[in-house]
Amino acid sequence: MVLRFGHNAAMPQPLLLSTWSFGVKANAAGWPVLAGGGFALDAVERACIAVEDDPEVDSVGFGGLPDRSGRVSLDGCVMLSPSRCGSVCFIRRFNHPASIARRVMEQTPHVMLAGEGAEAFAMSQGFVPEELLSKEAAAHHREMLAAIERDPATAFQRVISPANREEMNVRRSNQKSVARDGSPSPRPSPGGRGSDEPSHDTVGVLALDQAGRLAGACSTSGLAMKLPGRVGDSPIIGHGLYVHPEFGAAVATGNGELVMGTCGSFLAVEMMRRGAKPVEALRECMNRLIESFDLQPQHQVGMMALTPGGAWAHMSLRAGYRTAVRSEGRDELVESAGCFDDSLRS
Ligand code: SD4
Repeated sequence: MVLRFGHNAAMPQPLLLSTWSFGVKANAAGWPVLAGGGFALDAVERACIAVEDDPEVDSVGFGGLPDRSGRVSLDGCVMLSPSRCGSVCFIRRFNHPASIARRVMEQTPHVMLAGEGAEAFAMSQGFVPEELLSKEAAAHHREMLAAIERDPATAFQRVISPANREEMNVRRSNQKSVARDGSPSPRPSPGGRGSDEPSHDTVGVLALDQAGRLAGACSTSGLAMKLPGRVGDSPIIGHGLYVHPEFGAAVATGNGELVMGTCGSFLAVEMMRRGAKPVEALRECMNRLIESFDLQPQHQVGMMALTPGGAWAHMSLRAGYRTAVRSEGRDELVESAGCFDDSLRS
């Protein structure tokens, strides 16, 4: 059976959700598409491009932190439905993996292209090759190599999701704020290299447009200091992203190896298909992670889920993950509670 877009009887208000603090910038780029009655897929693609093009963001597109060999490799995907999805991974010369993934979906019978083949395809589609390694990212790589040389036992500890810097900063700022004025949840501001709150991680975007169509996209440079050739969850359909037009969409960010062990995004949408609300679906995903892995302090996974009716939720293993939310009259960054932190307390 070929699934068609679900059009809701009562048309929902358009909504755009993007991961992390740079999601505010992503939403600013994608929102005009939705506000103008445009296609959810155009909105999520534009949102990704805005972050990919930002050299301050050290985990997506140009400026992303390189692998252990010193080369940046990018992964990305887009999805509308089980029969409409596209993905690329191990892209080392093109800055817009989500856009190339969209062309894979639209122009080929395939779902996923990797490495040289994906780059040759990008070239054939008119994408222009460019250097992805920024001076700052190269300097970071030299520092990491020196640190590993000093202490080889830490080689794999350094393959850490940059998410943790964001979450540590949020925790610190929460602590300060609680001590200063009793407020438990300060409103964080978008980060960037050089600011108090660096920007991080995969940009995952979910959109619901005025016609009731859902779309999702992911774009990432993956984990810093990963082994060359390593690919995480972000470009893998069902892991970093899954969209079903009738039942909902989900996206994951954080340590891809954890998400890949539990088919995180597919699981969330499958739970919604079986009647779970977004918050219940994500709780199940978090529980699977907690029961499946010996979670370490550096591990983090954040997820968002959205239904075709516009209900949404987000959740993370640890405090510090944020979702940027944009809808008519709303433009804010919302912090999620940490499930694993909760489970440790209870
Ligand atoms: C990965 N999930 O490559 C991506 C990157 C990310 O925190 O989201 N990092 O594993």
